[in-house]
Amino acid sequence: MSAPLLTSLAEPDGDRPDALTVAGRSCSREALLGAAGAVAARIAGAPVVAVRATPTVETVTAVVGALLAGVPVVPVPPDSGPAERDHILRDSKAALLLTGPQGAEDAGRQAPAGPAGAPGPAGGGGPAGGAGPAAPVETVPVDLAERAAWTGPEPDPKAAAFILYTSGTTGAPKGALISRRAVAADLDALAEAWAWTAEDTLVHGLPLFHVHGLVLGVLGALRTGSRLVHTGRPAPAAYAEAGGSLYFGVPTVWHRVTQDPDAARALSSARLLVSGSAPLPAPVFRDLELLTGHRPVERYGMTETLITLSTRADGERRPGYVGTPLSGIRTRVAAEEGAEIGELQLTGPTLFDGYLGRPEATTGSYTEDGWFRTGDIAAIEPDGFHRIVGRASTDLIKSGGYRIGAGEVENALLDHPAVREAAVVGAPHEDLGQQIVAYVVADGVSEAELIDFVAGQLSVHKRPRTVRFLDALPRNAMGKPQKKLLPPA
Ligand code: MCA
Ligand code: AMP
Repeated sequence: MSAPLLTSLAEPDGDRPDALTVAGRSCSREALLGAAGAVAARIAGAPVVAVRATPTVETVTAVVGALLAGVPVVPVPPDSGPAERDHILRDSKAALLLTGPQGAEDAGRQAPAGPAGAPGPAGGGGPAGGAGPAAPVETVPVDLAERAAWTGPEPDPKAAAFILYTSGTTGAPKGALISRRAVAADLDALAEAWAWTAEDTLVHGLPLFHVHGLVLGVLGALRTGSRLVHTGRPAPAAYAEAGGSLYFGVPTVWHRVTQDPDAARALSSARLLVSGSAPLPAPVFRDLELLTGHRPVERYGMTETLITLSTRADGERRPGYVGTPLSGIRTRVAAEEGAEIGELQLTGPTLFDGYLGRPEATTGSYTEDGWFRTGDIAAIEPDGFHRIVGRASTDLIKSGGYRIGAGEVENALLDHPAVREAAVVGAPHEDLGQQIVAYVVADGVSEAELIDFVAGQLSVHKRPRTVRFLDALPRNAMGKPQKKLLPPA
């Protein structure tokens, strides 16, 4: 039989009543295992299960239950609007949606009711894949008081642990298939790089529907055996109060920590501060060092590859650099003759198993000789340190650490009856890294209405922060919009 993915649950030695705390509610590993066992018993045999990924103990229980039963998990952002949510449920063919205590009350909003609940015509915010009408989705509330001993075998390490929906440059998000063995390989490599052990208390407040908050931030704790304090939101004061040894944040969170010097100083008792999901600006690195005494560890990854590069607990941490490959990862930079920078390409045991139902997109993400094309432009120094210089496509935006496809936001805007044309870009932003700016040709609609419209159709973080109204989009002779010719945001 294969080794368990969530090692610390199989050997709950030294259990404590607050092994897991999420947004102020705590439980022991034993309680988590019991409640997750009850979830596993209810969903065993399902091909896939969606989880409404609120920052709650119920979400962790739902995910652990599905992993025990070997049912792949599709996390659904809790604030996603109908266009995004219906696409995720339809594309993944999830027929069950595990939810927290408010599940019943949300069921009408969360579960598409069938063809009548389907989003508008293709080309709008709806699915790019042309999948048929939505099937009914059964909402299954997670009850922490329910307990069952799960005795099923450890699932095949090659099986999918997650289907994570992630944005491309155009169209609706694609489901990246992440295997159990990829998760295990990544967490073990990170534990080694960061000297992450059961002695640690991990603190973060990141969303539970992406690799950072869910795979590293929850499964990492359950594999290494470290205590986990999830602060609900990644607020500096909550980080300060949690008294952890290991902290995770996206650069926006670390920027906010440096703007709150009291909170920052409280982190000086930690062992390691880790930044990832977007470039950590050098001034934030330096302010963190000044205020906390720690040079942050920076690591790099993608949904499709998990985390692949990092500086180390026992190594140099250099502003602007994401360190060296994790154990088992090989990298190369595909640079033009004589150039030092080029596309970063990778191989290794943490890579995904393709995009669900999109073989062409999967093939297109690899080179002919089998290396994964990250789409990030990088340089490798002679000492092996990697520097991420930017992205090959400007149509993938990173805002607050979230990856957002310009095309998905443009399609959502075009679904508004008043919008005739739309072009979306990422503009530099001190706090968010990039902010989403929309340029539209539209009549009789306000900026606030369009922002709320996108927030209502997609996830709130995909809303434009600014909308500029134009008479026409700049286009080339072929009629293609020329984003480089748009006026400054
Ligand atoms: C504002 N709000 C609205 C609207 N405007 N709600 C509805 N309609 C509107 N028009 C509300 C929001 O719901 C929210 O409410 C509140 O305003 C604040 O929202 P927002 O302004 O969007 O938040 P923010 O302060 O800008 O968020 C910054 C953040 C967030 C907290 C840093 O961006 C974040 O959590 N980022 C983490 C992203 C991440 O984990 N990425 C990992 C993927 P309320 O406050 O009530 O909720 S990358 C990955 O996984 C790879 C592998 C890697 O490398 O890690
Ligand atoms: P996602 O798939 O949402 O996890 O986003 C992955 C992308 O985030 C990568 O392709 C990079 O563009 C970006 N990214 C993640 N970590 C870093 C980092 N430390 N520095 C620069 N970019 C990063």
